[in-house]
Amino acid sequence: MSEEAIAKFTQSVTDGDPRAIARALRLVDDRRAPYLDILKRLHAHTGRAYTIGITGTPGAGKSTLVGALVTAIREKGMRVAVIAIDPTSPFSGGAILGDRIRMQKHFLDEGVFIRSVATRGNLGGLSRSTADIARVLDAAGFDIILIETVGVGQDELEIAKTADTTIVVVAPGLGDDIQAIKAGILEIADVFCVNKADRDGADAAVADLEQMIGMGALTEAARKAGPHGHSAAMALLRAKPSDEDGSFHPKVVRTIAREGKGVGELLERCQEHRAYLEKSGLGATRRRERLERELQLIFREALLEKSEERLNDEFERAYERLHEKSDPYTEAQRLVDALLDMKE
Ligand SMILES: Nc1nc2c(ncn2[C@@H]2O[C@H](COP(=O)(O)OP(=O)(O)OP(=O)(O)O)[C@@H](O)[C@H]2O)c(=O)[nH]1
Ligand SMILES: [Mg+2]
Repeated sequence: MSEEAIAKFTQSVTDGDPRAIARALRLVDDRRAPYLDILKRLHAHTGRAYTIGITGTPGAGKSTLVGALVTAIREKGMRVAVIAIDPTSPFSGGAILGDRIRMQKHFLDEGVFIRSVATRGNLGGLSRSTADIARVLDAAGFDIILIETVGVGQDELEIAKTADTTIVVVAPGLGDDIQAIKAGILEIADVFCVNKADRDGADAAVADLEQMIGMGALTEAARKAGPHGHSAAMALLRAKPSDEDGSFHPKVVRTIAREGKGVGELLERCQEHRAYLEKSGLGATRRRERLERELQLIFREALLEKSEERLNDEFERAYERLHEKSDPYTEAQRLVDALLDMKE
């Protein structure tokens, strides 16, 4: 593609042309030229979209909820894009297919864009391609980007960092699940959603989460007060999960995603968090951290690519030495030294 063609193409993307967006995403997915030039040009058009991550236990109703959120967002007249991070292997596309069918009613709507990403490859790769896809969709003018992932493991933590606001979804009757995910849950949740509120046990799930949020607030207050008994104890006594002290405490929202119930309130809670991000300056800090992390990832990838190319022969020799009498530690160090000694 000529410089001019690239400029014209990125213009179509920022104009919101669905075919251009799809093509840009394919190029970015495959890391195929001129994807870097496209991303460079699109960067200047980003920073307007509001990104919401939706994660939680398997089967809690995340995809159904995403569908309901899409409807609610469209009713407000905003454009919305969905990135579904699919945990299944490429060999069993069942889950993607299911979600596609569920989302079908939005297929003919130009204000909605849906994209699945397979979780093949490594962690850095996944969060980087998610970030790239989100960037394209942001530049394409979508007001809200929803990112669905499963679980609250390391992957989700990484992806949560890509989102401005993260919703953690649980369903009633999953008491043990909540226990199991507790460790990581407070760290990433900005809003909690107890879905399937039409089922028994919703109250217990809400109470459980609220208690957990309360405990988190207490621990936080004690930490702020420092190790000295009296003030820490006072802080513990006084602390309540309120927003008065300037920190943010996640709220718990009940939904029945299948009927779209509670979804409006869920969106409102997200908007509250968004307002908090802006007012506290945390949003700006997170955006900077996000960009810095992206630079690191892009640098690593570019470095690896370049150096493997250049060290091709060196690698062959290193393999030979390795099988004769050397060890991988020595050889890796040698390769690094050889790379740093190379002239342009
Ligand atoms: N009773 C009830 N069922 C629901 C509700 N929301 C979703 N479901 C059902 O729960 C099942 C799982 O829903 P999904 O939306 O696929 O859940 P998910 O969390 O995306 O699942 P994975 O992506 O496989 O982890 C489906 O059969 C839904 O119809 C709800 O509010 N109430
Ligand atoms: Mg799903």
